[in-house]
Amino acid sequence: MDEKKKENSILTENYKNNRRGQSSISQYKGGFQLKEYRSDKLRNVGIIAHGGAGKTSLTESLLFNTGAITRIGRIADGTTTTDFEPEEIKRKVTISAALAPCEWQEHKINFIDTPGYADFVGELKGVLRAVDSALVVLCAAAGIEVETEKVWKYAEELGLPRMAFINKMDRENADFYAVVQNMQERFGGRVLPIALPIGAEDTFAGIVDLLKMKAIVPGNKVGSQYLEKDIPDDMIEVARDARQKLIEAVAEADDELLDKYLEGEELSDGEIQLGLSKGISQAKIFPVMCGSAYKNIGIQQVMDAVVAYLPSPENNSVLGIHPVFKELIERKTSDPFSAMVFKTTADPFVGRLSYIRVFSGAMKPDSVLYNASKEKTERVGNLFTLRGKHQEVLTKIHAGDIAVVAKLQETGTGDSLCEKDKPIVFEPISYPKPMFTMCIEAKNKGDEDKIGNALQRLTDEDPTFKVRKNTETKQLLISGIGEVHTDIMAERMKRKFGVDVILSDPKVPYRETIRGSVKVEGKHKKQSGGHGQYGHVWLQLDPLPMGQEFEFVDSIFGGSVPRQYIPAVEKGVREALTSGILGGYPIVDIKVTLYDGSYHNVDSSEMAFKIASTMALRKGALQAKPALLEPICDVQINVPASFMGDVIADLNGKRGRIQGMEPVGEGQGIIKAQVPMSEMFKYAIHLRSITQGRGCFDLNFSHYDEVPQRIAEVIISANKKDKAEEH
Ligand SMILES: Nc1nc2c(ncn2[C@@H]2O[C@H](COP(=O)(O)OP(=O)(O)OP(=O)(O)O)[C@@H](O)[C@H]2O)c(=O)[nH]1
Ligand SMILES: [Mg+2]
Repeated sequence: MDEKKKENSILTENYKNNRRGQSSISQYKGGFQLKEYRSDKLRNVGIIAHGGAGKTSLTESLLFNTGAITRIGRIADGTTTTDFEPEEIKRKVTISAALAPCEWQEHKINFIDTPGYADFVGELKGVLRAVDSALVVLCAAAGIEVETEKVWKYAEELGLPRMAFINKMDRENADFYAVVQNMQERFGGRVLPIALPIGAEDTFAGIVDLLKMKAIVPGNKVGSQYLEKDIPDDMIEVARDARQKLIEAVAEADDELLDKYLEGEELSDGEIQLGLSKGISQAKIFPVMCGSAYKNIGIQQVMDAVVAYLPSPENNSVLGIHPVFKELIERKTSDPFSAMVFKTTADPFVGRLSYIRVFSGAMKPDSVLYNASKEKTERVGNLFTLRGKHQEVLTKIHAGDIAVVAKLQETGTGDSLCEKDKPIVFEPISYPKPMFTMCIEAKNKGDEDKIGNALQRLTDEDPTFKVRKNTETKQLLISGIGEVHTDIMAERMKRKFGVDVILSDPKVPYRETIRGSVKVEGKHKKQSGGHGQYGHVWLQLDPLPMGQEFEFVDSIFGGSVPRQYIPAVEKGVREALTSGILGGYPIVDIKVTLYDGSYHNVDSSEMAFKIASTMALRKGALQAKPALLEPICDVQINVPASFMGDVIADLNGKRGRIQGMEPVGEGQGIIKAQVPMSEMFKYAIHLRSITQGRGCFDLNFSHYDEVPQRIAEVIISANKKDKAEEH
């Protein structure tokens, strides 16, 4: 099949699927087509923020003003390009990161709209590894919010250049200057406006561009060109002051410019631009712009600034490891092909879609790649990009660009791709551990098999989503970052894979043990005509130290229980241990000694001894001071110092034992505690509400411990009630 036909056949396939309303991607039908772009003509910009700051709306405006789309979609109408998933439209929040490529001044800008809600931080983490800079959006009324600080920090950790856009200037209580001041206090003095708002709230009319020293206001019609006008008289002074501060900072970014500046010479516009882009690229200056995504004001300056000041990937170099020799390798754009998968989606029809950031070399359709992380060869068919859900085929992409490919067999998110004889593995993406756990079951009998497959595909998509089976409670458990996350996974299972599921609280894997020693008899005797049954044992039950599980001792002398029946005795005991007498939980930390018994020449059998032993054990366990055990977790909580008191009080209420506290970093503290697992399933939500989202925690199973009597009684009676209802 020649190239064109192949492209067409994939497109037609996708288009057909889309008509059926099943596939999540569709053929590109916009008016403008992307071309081939060299590395220096590329920009990869992650749009990041606290939830609801206006990232998706800003992305929409940017796409519109660059001509990539012809109408501005609205969040309220569910018509934006990048919030296209049904779960996103329903909730009016972004859940998945989405590509939004467009062209401006002959440059291709790959904007990536990310979710702001904390549950979907995994998406953001992947994106930050694929971009060269970040556009941080803030709400002009709310200012710095919890996730603003977090996303700023994530970008900082990766050394990403950042620009800020103070959005919603048209909103009530919009206060540009207050937000800037707040940012300077939190993020340092190098946060500097390159634009000032003209008016605010209802009267917000445009911006003053501090580089052009012009007012930029929208044209008369929505979507018409922006107009350049003179700065309003009452703003000339503030604009001059702000420009002066900017120039000072710019001069400091470059020695030559600094000399010139200190000698009292004026810097030319070209020099200011040069210094500014240098300062921004080195993450030393963070320019601030403003506008309204909703009213489409101040957007063009963002596009101009992205092209003028944000770095292209051209001079990038990335470090990786040789998978065999383990030596450090540096890859520049001109080096052999290397790339990383930063996101994967599972489309029920097209299959797996892998989002790839190319670090070095070029990538062509119909090629063979090597996955150095998995040591597997992969075939690539078409290369395309997505704008929201619309796909556009690409013929070749250069180092620094982003592409999507379908149907890679072995490759998952975070994997490194390269040439087989020039292998390199990049550092994996760091994801938070999922801490919120729910039990998942199929709503309809017979769907159990489908669940497994659907969950497998969903874990493929989302590295912060995990599935495991608890062998003790026999429950299938899913874990995510928070409740919304697991709810959305359940919705996706239905939409993408047609499986209806129910989520419920997981059962705690309680256990039982004994605290005393007893001697107990078990006799199973039936002699009602014909071949009877006869088994008779004497067992001694003793508690074992914690964690020793089970020990069986045969101390029969003189053959009171014949040799051949002893394995059956042990089997009977083991069977009885699987379901204890308090709540049917496994009995552990117990030593069972078989020390006496009797047999019948004709009627004794393995079965009879097994039954007798089970009976003996159950009876004995009741007499040997049975106790309920619960799993205890080691918890480590990282919170701002001001929340430590509240967090500790809450842990005390959860029967937690505080083991220590220590300060870490500025104003942060770590609390170490041991807390029963039963209290921790929903801790992700509790901690978020106690600390306004500023805390995080890690949790690991530590050991089993006895449940206090009063609580044990409640658990046992609730368990009995549940069992009665089940029958
Ligand atoms: N008044 C006003 N409202 C805006 C503006 N930009 C966005 N909004 C509204 O703010 C709400 C949130 O906007 P989104 O674009 O979804 O924000 P987001 O940052 O993408 O949110 P998440 O993806 O959920 O993190 C929507 O109702 C928008 O219509 C703006 O400039 N002015
Ligand atoms: Mg959004």
